[in-house]
Amino acid sequence: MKTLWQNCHAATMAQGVYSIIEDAAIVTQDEHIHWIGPRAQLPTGDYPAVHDLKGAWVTPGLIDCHTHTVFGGNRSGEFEQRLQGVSYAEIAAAGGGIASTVRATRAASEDELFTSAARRLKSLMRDGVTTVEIKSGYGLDLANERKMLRVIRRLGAELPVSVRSTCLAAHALPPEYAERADDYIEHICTEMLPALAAEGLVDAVDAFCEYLAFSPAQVERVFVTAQRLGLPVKLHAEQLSSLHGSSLAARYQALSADHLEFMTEDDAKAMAESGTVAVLLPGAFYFLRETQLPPMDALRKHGVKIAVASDLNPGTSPALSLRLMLNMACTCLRLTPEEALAGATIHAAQALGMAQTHGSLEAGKVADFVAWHIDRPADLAYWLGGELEKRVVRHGVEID
Ligand code: DI6
Ligand code: FE
Repeated sequence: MKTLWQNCHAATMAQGVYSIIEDAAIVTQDEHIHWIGPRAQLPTGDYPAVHDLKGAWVTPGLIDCHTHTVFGGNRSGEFEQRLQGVSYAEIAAAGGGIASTVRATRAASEDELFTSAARRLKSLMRDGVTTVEIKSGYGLDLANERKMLRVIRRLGAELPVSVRSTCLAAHALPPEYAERADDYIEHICTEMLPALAAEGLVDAVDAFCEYLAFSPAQVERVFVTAQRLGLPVKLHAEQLSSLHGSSLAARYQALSADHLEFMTEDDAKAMAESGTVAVLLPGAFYFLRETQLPPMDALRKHGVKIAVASDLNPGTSPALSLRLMLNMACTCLRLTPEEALAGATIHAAQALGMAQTHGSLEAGKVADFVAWHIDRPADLAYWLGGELEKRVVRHGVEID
């Protein structure tokens, strides 16, 4: 059935720019966009359902392409301790930090993880998010990574949002493998990834390349395994130091390299050549009070596509609003509002390997869009959180 949506303006985000259509009309057929253009050029025909969008601005549904939404417990207690003067090292020595989230995640049941993650995911969805990527990485053994990935799949099945699952078993060293990082990587490559992939739980494979996590050589072994399993790769790279993980990611045609504060111009060139998206995570930049900016000029000069995501996680970015991240991308990282919006739509889709079907308003793509009651598209990066009046359409159907 065809449905007409009209009395609106559209920022289609085709080619990564606003590509504005004033007084637009959108025709959806089932779950796809059948036609979009100026209302004056609307093909004549029978439209059994017509929606008056009352002058709203329509954008693609927002896409949060890097989150760790599923985890047990939270670390607001550590946040409080740190602000009372306890150092990060002292907290870690007392078993805090990422290790505490691993313990809480292992202790939680699938239902408990689902309930807490669904609450956070609904918060992201209140910002018009229609697609989200969620990583494992707090289980760090086969049973607990499987548990997280099953919760991720269940979130996509039970909530009106498209969910991509990423296996981040190479996130941190589990306590069972203390001082034996190479053995853990071997376990990931020979046991965990093959089993989880065979169960259909994995859409992509990620790793944390950092001096306090895994070396480029260890990451490369994970990438080789992913490639053998036919899975695309992504990488947490250059967040705290420059190990050229982003160049390594580019060599493996990674969908994205994420964080990137310490990347070099050569890394940017390599990413541009391989079409690897630069995912910027302003929430972590802000929460860690980072001062090293990702090299925006080099990224722009070499034409690297830039995405913006929440990195929603309990340790470094407890961010429940993607629109707030758009603002922070502008205020902290100096993106323009147009770049920021491209970063949460078409470039985020590319970072998930979904740009053929998602991320812009174009005929043939999936009909995921938001009709915002705002004055101009820049409003999406301007307001600091809060809730904007809007209507959200996913797969051609309005959701509330
Ligand atoms: N980079 C980060 O900042 C987080 N993970 C990652 O790969 C930290 C996650 C945590 O502290 O729980
Ligand atoms: Fe992350």
